[in-house]
Amino acid sequence: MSKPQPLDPNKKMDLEAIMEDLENYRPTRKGWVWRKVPASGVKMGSFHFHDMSEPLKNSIGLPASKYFDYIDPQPSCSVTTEIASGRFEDDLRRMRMAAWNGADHLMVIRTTGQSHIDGLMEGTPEGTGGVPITRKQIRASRKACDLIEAEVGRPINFHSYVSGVAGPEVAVLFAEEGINGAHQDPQYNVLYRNINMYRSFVDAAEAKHVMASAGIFQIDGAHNANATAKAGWMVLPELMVQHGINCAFSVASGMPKDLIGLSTVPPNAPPAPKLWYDLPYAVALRDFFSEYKMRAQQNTRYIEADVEEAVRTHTIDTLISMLTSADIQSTITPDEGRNVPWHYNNIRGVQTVKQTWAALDGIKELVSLNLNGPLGEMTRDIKERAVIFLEEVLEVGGYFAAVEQGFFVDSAAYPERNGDGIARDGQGGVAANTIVRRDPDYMAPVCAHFGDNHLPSGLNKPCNLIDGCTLCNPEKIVYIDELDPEDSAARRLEMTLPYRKGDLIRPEAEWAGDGTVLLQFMIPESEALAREAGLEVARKLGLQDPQVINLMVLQPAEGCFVEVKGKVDFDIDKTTLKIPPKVELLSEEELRAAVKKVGLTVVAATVGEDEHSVGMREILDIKHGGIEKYGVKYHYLGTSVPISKLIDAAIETGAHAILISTIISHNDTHRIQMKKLAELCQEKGIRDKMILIAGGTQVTGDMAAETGLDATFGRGTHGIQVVDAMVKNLKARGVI
Ligand code: Z97
Repeated sequence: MSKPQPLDPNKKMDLEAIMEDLENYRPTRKGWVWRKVPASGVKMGSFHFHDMSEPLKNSIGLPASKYFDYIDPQPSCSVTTEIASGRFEDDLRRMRMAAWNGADHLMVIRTTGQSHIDGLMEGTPEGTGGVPITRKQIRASRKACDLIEAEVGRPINFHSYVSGVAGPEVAVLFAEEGINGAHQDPQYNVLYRNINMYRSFVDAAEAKHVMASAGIFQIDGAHNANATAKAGWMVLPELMVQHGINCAFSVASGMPKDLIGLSTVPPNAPPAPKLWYDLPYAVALRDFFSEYKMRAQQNTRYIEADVEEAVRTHTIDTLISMLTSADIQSTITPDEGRNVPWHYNNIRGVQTVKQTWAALDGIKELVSLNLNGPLGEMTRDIKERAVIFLEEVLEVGGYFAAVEQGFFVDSAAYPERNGDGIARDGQGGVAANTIVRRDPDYMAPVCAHFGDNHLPSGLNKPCNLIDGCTLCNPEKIVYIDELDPEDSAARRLEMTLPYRKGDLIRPEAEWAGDGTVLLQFMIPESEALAREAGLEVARKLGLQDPQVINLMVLQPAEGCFVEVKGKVDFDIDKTTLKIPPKVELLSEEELRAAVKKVGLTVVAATVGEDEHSVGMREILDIKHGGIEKYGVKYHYLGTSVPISKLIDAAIETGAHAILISTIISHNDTHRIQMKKLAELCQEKGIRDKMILIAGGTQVTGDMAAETGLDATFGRGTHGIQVVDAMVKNLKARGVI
């Protein structure tokens, strides 16, 4: 096996190289890995964090991290992102971006209902709303994850789904290929995929046993009842029962408890009084299932298109996870309602958790849940209803009979029933009557096989009989490459080559070269008009296939916020772009130290007959980060000040620099004033001792040389740039 080249943080991932020699690639490790959380906390920058995991080697911090020495604290829980573009080769790049932002659980959604496919798929076909999970796709993804985890310095858990009639085969595939986590719950097959209930449980025993052998962490499917029931917050007792059934069945199938995770979703969302439902549910779960792990998923049930709304709900969800110690925080992209989780929205989801976790670090040391009041009562109520639900299941003859009678996903508050639950026929469903009893002398010479197996006595490993099974001897795995060379990653990569390795640039939301862009604007009209006007704006801007993806009425008559997506069909040639040279500013500490050392003082004024004062004040005053913030002392002489007066003041006060502002530019007044400053200083014999700086709306950085000044600044300048220029000048002259 050739070892792939490590990733270079400043270079795009080489997708063609990842696809090479896959036949011989083997995962570098197997099994789920939790984050390392130092018991004594984590020190980062000026802070001590109480509940954080070890930081990453390479990462991107929250936007505000630049104000905090670029620290990037990482939550103690694992953080999931769900990726689902349909083209796995594009998802690999998204995985890398997500990992850099703190995701270590990468969940690949399967193409629409892969459960409906009764066997394994091969090749790398394009999917809809997800990726067809195949050996080649998994192997390439795990290879990319191996590289990404080395780059960020933290193990990456790669995750998919074990369901459908092919569940056991999928589990074997996952165990062979080093998948680290998977959804597995026979109730999902029964309720949502109408697979025969008996067959589902037989398959689940085999699948769970195999998953356990490869250390694959399991998540159940109870949360699907939240998402499916008319009122998700009503089904809480049932959810407890579903979790219980899957946990008990998993343990009975040979799964250790620390590999079993409950999939929990805070069931309610604002404007409902969320906490009164979500908190007792979370507490009840932790009480009943204290030996198991909790995978808390963010609630998207009620989110349609507004990213801000999603982020607000998700922030509250993360608070609940922190108060009730979730082990994994699953983030759903904030635009899930649109069903298009784009690259940057995966990152936003991860950031929501990271930001909330850092802000509320160690919350349980500061705040405790009051179980003596209504919270305790509500928690007890959910548990009691769950127990009665389970008792009723037993009364009617057990789980299978209860499903036949429509006990599950009923929208009423148990013990009431609305009769709208999902009922299944025990003798019906996909793959009914396909269970075959094993012969009394049944023998299979493979490892990790569930149930009766009559192996010869004294055999310490079943597959010794056949020189190793595929789980023990990967050389026996039959690797099937593409079945359809047209519908393949290789063909798609050929098409996107110019955008990944060539000189062309096109904006992208989910696929290389997709050209998708988003516009946000306000239309001061009613909803109906705003929608059409929004589309027209996009068309006039040249966007193809425009669609309104979000519309929020601000006031019925005054107007609406509109978001439109569309596509551009042009490319930008990299070689035609002129990148202005980047001025590397000295660090704030270095600037402060230098200013202090010389006691840096300046005189400043707006010059000529110019009454503008705001720009100069912003550069001087501490309020918006002016030079005062860095310790510079200034003498502000006001507006319409003659140049000569400024120079006299500079000499009198022993200033190091003169700062002039000149806004008026007709007849080239600004240039004249700037030149005059340089000339007069020359005449007075102080030019070599004085730093001369000018700024103004029509002033540009390259005017310094032309006017004889040391530095010139235009629009958008901040105090730090001016201080940086002064300190660099003092250094160049050997003053510091
Ligand atoms: C989550 N946002 O993270 P198919 N088995 C179980 C499932 O819950 C699912 C599948 C299989 C969600 C992910 C919903 N869950 C999406 C227990 C899907 C997938 O390939 O779509 O038929 O099955 O839980």
